[in-house]
Amino acid sequence: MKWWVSMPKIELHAHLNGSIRDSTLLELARVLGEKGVIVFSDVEHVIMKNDRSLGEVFKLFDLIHILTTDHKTVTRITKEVVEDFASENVAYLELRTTPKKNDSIGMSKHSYMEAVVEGLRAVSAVDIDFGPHKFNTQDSLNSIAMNDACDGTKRKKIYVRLLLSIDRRETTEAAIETVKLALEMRDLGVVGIDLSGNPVVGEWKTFLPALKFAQKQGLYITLHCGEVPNCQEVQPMLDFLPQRIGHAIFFEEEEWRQLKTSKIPVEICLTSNIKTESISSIDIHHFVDLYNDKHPLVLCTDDAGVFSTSLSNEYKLASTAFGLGKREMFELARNGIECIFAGDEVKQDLVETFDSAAKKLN
Ligand code: 6MZ
Repeated sequence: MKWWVSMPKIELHAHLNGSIRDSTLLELARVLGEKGVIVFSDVEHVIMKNDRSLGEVFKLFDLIHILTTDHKTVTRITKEVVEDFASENVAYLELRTTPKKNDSIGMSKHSYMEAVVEGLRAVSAVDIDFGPHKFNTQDSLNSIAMNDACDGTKRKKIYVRLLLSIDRRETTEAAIETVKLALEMRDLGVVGIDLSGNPVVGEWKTFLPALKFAQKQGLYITLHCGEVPNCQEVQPMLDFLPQRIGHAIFFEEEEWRQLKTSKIPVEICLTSNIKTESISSIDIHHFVDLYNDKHPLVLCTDDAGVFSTSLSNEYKLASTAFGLGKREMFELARNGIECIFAGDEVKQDLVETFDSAAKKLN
């Protein structure tokens, strides 16, 4: 197994509906095609298309939401996405999703999220800890002992925490509803709020009341920031002091200075930035500047399904493009522990996971 696959990794920027397997999307499209809801042949090539502009990506999400937004499917994709990340040795995953309301099928934001949590409960290929459901140490020891005895492999385990996304198309009231839901679901593994959606839509001031409320209530916050040029938004977002930001592409000099002084960790999504042409070539990606400055950053997938990537692939890409070796990439992954939205106990366990993997690194 290649080192970028076998090493433990931390994924902090993954949108649920962007991380679905192509095979699942095609299967769902076929079923809706048979029911006459969509025309399968029209949809098939949209799903399989490889390079998309940022605008096309958001059109694709509208299509994906038609395919996935019923409770059973939400549960299925959640289970599959978690198992896919675990299969490439992601030890800790923060999965984000926009709670959706769809009166025609009796879906509320709350029932959507219950379906997501049901998906976490359904994970069977690996041991999962998502807050209420923790690894049972004794069970884990038993399964490790049994597996070791059988074929020398340990059963994998993954931590999963949830972030609720506010979509930039939403109103202030809808955004506040999402924050209230996050607070209600704290016991079910929800740890924070994300602001995402088409960056050319909506205004910062619409979401600020909800985000301030979330901040006051002690939820962690991450913002998509500077994904497109928007000089009115970047600075107020940095002033807000979120715990992390995603992308950070279109920053002016003063904004870079502010980011670096504030030490707000950045979620870096290389393939997403290149495929959407937000960055024209990987050699000029801001990863290099932030990395050289030792700014906290974490490699992430954004939408592993939509951009046909994986977290392992992002590590391989960074290693090749920026000339970083296995050990440097391992350290980069390990430094991600400091950026997670979970407590010291989880961090300590992840440190141990990395320590034990480090011994096998040669
Ligand atoms: C901004 C993005 C995104 O929430 O339905 N999303 N928002 N920038 C991006 N970069 C490409 N990729 C995904 O997952 C899909 C939703 O996540 C947001 C969009 O709002 C998209 O509709 P969920 O699970």
